[in-house]
Amino acid sequence: MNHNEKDGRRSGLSLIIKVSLIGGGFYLLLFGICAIPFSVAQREAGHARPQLQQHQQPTVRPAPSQGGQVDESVAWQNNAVHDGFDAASPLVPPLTLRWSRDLSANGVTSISYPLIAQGLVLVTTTGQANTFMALDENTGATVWSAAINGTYGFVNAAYDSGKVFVVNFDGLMKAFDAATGTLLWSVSLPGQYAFTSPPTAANGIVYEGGAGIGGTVYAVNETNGAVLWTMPVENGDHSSPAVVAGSVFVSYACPQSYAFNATTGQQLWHYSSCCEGGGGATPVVHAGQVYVRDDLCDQTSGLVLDANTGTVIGGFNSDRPPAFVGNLALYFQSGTLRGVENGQVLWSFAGDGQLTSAPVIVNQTIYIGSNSGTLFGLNTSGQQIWSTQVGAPIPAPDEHNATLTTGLGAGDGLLVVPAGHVLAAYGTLPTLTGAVSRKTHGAAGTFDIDMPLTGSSGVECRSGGATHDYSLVATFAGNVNVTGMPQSQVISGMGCVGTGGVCDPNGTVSVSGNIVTVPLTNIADAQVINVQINGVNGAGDEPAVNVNIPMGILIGDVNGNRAVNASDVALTKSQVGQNVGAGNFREDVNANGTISSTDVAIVKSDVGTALPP
Ligand SMILES: [Ca+2]
Ligand SMILES: [Ca+2]
Repeated sequence: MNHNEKDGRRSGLSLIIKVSLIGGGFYLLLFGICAIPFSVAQREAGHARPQLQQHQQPTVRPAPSQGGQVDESVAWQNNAVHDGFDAASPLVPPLTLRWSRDLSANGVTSISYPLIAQGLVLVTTTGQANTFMALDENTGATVWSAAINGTYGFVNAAYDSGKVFVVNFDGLMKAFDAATGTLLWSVSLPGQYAFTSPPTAANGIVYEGGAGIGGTVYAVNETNGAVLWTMPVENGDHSSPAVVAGSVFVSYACPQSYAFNATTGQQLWHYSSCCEGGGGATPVVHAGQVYVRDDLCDQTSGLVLDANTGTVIGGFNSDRPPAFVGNLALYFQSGTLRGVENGQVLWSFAGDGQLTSAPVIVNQTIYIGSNSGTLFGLNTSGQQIWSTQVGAPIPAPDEHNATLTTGLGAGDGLLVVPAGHVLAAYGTLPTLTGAVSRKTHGAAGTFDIDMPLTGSSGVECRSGGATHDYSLVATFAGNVNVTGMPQSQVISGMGCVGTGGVCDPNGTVSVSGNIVTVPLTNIADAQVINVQINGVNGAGDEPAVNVNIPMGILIGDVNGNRAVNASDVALTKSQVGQNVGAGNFREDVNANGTISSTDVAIVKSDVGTALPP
């Protein structure tokens, strides 16, 4: 069932601020027009509630700091502080599509923000079928799935330490073993009946907000589902708790914002605004400050609060949770992303005019999606450095209605993008980081000659024996497979892949982790060849690339200046009888482990040869 069709009641939450004169003072009451009955009920009940707790003195504790430095996505906006920043990712654009799942055949219309950890991408879906799915991050294949039950048929999810936690609208929280999908426990959160808040899990505790009669923040033991503490709040909708440095921060409409001791639930502060009511937006904690939105009482749509005291420091305008990289704040308002530092707007980016998603920062690149289906990558100066078409509109996160929350996520070297019924994962192609020509010099050891990938080629000055054999060793940034046929080939120059004078039509290489070794034979002297490794990828189902490695061969050019002359003869003579080591192995031209008159004779015989510049 489509929840929007079956429930027009919460199709949009229009807010009216009404001024009432009660007891000689002005109070702003919030009412939702066309909002769901629970919101009305909670507001009516909330209005009748006793006074809020007095502000409590904050306890001294470490200043909140940035989220974890693990390349994982564990909550909405990637981490438990919701700052959208994955500093631990190695990703650098251009990104390449690793896999894409079109779930429309399964009746899926919306896909949540991804959790990415331990080789899995975990998402919840809604549409005709409502499912919590764990996908293989290398292939996108479903590893396990669980049906979603409950009112409106959606859940939001969080990850911590091998477990995933989901909460449905009715407050049924479940924990699954992330690897297997085994249900570990479930608990009905008591006292409320409307749960729209994406949970946050950290340090053994799952945090969740619930609404209904007023609002409640819950802390649940990740191990057994026991409710550790609850605290009353105004009013518990939508906003995902932010957790850092022993504190949990929540913020609801107006805003009504709170900090609690994460372990005990003790209220540390409460910022009370001019109104209260249904709704709320996820707070972001960055550099000791809490960024809260849904401000209906000030000139800006957001406030910056001191994380230790709840004191107002300033304001900001952002329709989405702000994201942060270092001192740069990313605010998204009215379709434009702005980079702000020290209150100054440094740049703005409107993309194709249809930007929608909350921004995330992966490594040092900002990603934001568009309703056109375009995913943009920007540098921290706001310049577009990459874009791709995901294949379906990238939706805005819905922080107002009873539905799943969507957004981008980064982890395990991937950027995962939910776009309507499409889930796409982007990574980088295998990167060749270097290559060497390797020979073993008898008992003296193995020595490498660098083969630069750009600029002038390296110069292999050692002879290849009777069949002119060499060994080219390529190093990649990560583990690779070589899937091409032939696996490798000499695409220019005289020689072939093979050994002992026998060319191998399959171009067989040996692969060990991130190292690929290409055996070469019949390699003529005094030339630069080009060796190509075909079909290199990070996993069997990923896009592959061919890589090319230039290799210069000039036997006897012991000083590597691309010509063999008297200088090379003199240099070799000077090393005769010396132990072969890293400083003189080039003079062991026949690579037998000693430098002798034989090597001098080889160099002499090659005088007059040269490589092209
Ligand atoms: Ca030379
Ligand atoms: Ca020698």
